Amino acid sequence: MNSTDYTPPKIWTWDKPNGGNFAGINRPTAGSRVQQDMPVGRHPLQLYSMGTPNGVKVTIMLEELLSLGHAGAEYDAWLIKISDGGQFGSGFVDLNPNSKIPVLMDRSVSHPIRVFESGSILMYLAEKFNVFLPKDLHARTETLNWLFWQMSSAPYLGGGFGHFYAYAPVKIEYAIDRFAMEVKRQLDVLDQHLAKNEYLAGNEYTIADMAVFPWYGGLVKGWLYSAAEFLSVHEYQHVNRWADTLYARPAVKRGRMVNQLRGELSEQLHERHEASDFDTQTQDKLVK
Ligand SMILES: N[C@@H](CCC(=O)N[C@@H](CS)C(=O)NCC(=O)O)C(=O)O
Repeated sequence: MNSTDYTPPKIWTWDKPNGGNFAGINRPTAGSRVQQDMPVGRHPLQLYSMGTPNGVKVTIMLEELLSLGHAGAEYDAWLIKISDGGQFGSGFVDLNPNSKIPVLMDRSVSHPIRVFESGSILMYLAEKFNVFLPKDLHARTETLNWLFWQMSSAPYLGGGFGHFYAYAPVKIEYAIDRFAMEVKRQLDVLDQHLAKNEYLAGNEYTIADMAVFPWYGGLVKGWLYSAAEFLSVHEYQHVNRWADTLYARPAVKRGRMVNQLRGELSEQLHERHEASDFDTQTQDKLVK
């Protein structure tokens, strides 16, 4: 494939995977592809996820809730391997017709509630446990401003920059330039804001921080797309300061390990069913 010799046909049709990462599982249609029931553990909350930035937002929140003593936030975290197509099983699609991790099932209520979209899950948990979403109208609105900012901005970072810089089968200068510019602009938005605020919503740690950290915190920490040098992330000193503050939190460290398939083996807990899994985590316990 050459980026300069393509003329779009009159009508687009899909006939074959295009060679990029994940091309083998991408199709232009929705719905389940195989019959597959979802496992259910013994805890009130069942999470079906993977340790990507969108998945990690939720496990950080659950670990923060547990660290505050909310026993109702006990959860089973089941690993959905998206590169193997686990999101297209019939049981998963029943929980999220959009076939994306993360998905949460709240089985503590008489009619279990499905929650999909990571921002919706964070809001659901914050409202259920009455924490990490301030009551004061100003602070609450500011939290939601940044939460929704993250939901709409990160696709430029992941689907745009990350895809064309790290995953696409060809390096297209135009696409990489366009999305690198936008991601640097987003980092500057955060940097200017965090120069004046300890956390995103002001002086309180909220679900907005939990949503933004795995993406933009991960980027400045060098966890995403091996792009730290390319994007000169050291320039964003206030984002770095904020990311270090968050990563010093034990719940954030634990949340980052759950359903994680990347990085050091000692930082991967493929499934989490008990709090003690973090202590007893060994290579033998990793789900293959
Ligand atoms: N807006 C969604 C995005 C979820 C999403 O894109 N999940 C990715 C992993 S980070 C996924 O499941 N991809 C599988 C696929 O596209 O088939 C959210 O925040 O929950």
